Amino acid sequence: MTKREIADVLNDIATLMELKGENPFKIRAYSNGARKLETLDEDLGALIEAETLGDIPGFGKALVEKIETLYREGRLEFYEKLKESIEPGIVLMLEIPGLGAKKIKALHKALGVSSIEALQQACEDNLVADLKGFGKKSQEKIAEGIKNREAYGKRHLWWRARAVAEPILEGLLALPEVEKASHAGSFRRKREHVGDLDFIVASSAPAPVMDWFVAQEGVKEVTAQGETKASVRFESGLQADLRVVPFKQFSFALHHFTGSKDHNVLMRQRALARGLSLSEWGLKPADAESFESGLEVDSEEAIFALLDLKFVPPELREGFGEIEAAEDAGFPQLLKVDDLRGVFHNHTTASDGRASLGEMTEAAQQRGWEYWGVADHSKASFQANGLNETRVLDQIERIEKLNASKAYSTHVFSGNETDILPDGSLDLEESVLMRLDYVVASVHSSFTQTEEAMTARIVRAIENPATTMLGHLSGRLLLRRESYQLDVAKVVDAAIANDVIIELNANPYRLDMDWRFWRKAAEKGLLTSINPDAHAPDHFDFVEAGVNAARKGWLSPENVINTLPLKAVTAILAKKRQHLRGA
Ligand code: DGT
Ligand code: CA
Ligand code: CA
Ligand code: ZN
Repeated sequence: MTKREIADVLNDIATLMELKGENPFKIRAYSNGARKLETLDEDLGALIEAETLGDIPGFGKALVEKIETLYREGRLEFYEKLKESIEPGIVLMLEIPGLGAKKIKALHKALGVSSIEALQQACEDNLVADLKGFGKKSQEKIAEGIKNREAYGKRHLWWRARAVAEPILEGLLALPEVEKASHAGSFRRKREHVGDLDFIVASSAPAPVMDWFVAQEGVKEVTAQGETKASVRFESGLQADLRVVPFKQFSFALHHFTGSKDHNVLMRQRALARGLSLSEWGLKPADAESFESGLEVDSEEAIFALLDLKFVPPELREGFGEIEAAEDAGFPQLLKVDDLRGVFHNHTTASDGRASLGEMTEAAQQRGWEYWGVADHSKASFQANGLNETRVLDQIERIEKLNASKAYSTHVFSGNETDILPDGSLDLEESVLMRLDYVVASVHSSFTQTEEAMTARIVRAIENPATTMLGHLSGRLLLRRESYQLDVAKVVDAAIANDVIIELNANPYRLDMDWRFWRKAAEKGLLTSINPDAHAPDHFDFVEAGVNAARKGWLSPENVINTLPLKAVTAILAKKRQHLRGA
């Protein structure tokens, strides 16, 4: 275990002992030990090796033994037993915001409550209000905390977190005391959802920065505040952490708190192999006393360079092979929003979209796109007012007329998001599918098929010569609905073999096919299309979320069909159609 993980365990032990009502001196020994460990400059492994950990004031014999065991074995029987000795429902109560171990113990003792549900009931029955040391106000707070626990515990979509994150960074950068400021954590790595936001600031005057941070608009609760660290919670339950560091520590702190944890572990190992010790505080010779006299850098680039690595873009810091690439050839030129010249898979009022063909074309033109594609639903998606064959033919005619009128400089492709029926056939007649410029084939029904049936169903749709691309591969809705079961590798291989594109659905709730699959799939030759699945003009913005996911999947412009100019795209789509027309 690392220093930090051990500190977490010690803090846990202190909390659990408090729940049990043990000796406060003992409890404090653990929480003090945790804090000492967290701020320890020396390398823990070296101290243990030299058997000098006990020389540090505050580390008694019992504590040293436990730290050593955790360091060597990664587990501690004392801790396991302690956890087992307390009812799980009581431990869970710690998740109620504003409720600490001491109060939980008192509630348990006085009312016999040993679960959140029981505590909630006790609040409703007005039992907590009458307790000594609690009262009506505190009962209300507990009840509200129980209600909020769910919202606070959950993760937040990157897209929504951004609305909170961007003004915070702007606010920090506007403060005169702030020398540098950046996002960090999963938000900076552009994960599809984030647990909390992290900010790193360089300043020699932390106090006013902290004051601004905890008092900013929208803050509902200050959950922690120290001299250089603070955490706040917003109305939505989203939390934000701030760390203020001296200027010369900024790049190290930024790198550390950007993570991921897996990436950090690999970086630290690499440093150690070079006789160096890397941390949020700096980079120093492993045997040097402190980070004070460590190496100085003026950027993250410099940290990577000191470890003989090319710069790793934050999106790729997931411990997914980025270190190997950074010590070797480096990275592909990652996709950017500006690389896109148009988009496919969008809806209009003909099915379930909220804007007309003209309005959507206007919006695409405003973005400077050379083309955009309609892909309204097909008839099996009756709940979305899907089009039957007659309506599809009528829409094709309207689009042809619109293009011929030259009313807009943006070309409109006529496509359709055609349902993949439970048996893998497509929802519209082949003669009609032939007339379309392209087909996005998607699953919208029978989600509960077995993995085998679902995989065969999708592969059959891929093999249909009318299919140009596959829509939202897994059917997942992030934080809302799991993906259906399917064998992604098989589907990817079938798509490559049949010249079918797999979309990267850019709706922030979908981001599907998942970024974790893209690097390998693209290496094998799979093409994608960044598809906003827009149901209104402003949904075209979603392409940014799609590009984030594409970057996390190591994709560059050549992997993405909608980076191509109109002429080249037209030729690729036509090729698929010629094949079909010839059949
Ligand atoms: P999240 O907030 O769950 O979406 O994910 P992150 O990656 O933002 O995680 P967070 O906020 O807990 O911590 C920010 C970064 O700080 C994390 O990516 C890496 C670093 N970090 C935090 N805890 C540890 C740790 O125990 N060990 C190491 N090596 N790094 C850590
Ligand atoms: Ca975070
Ligand atoms: Ca955090
Ligand atoms: Zn769809």
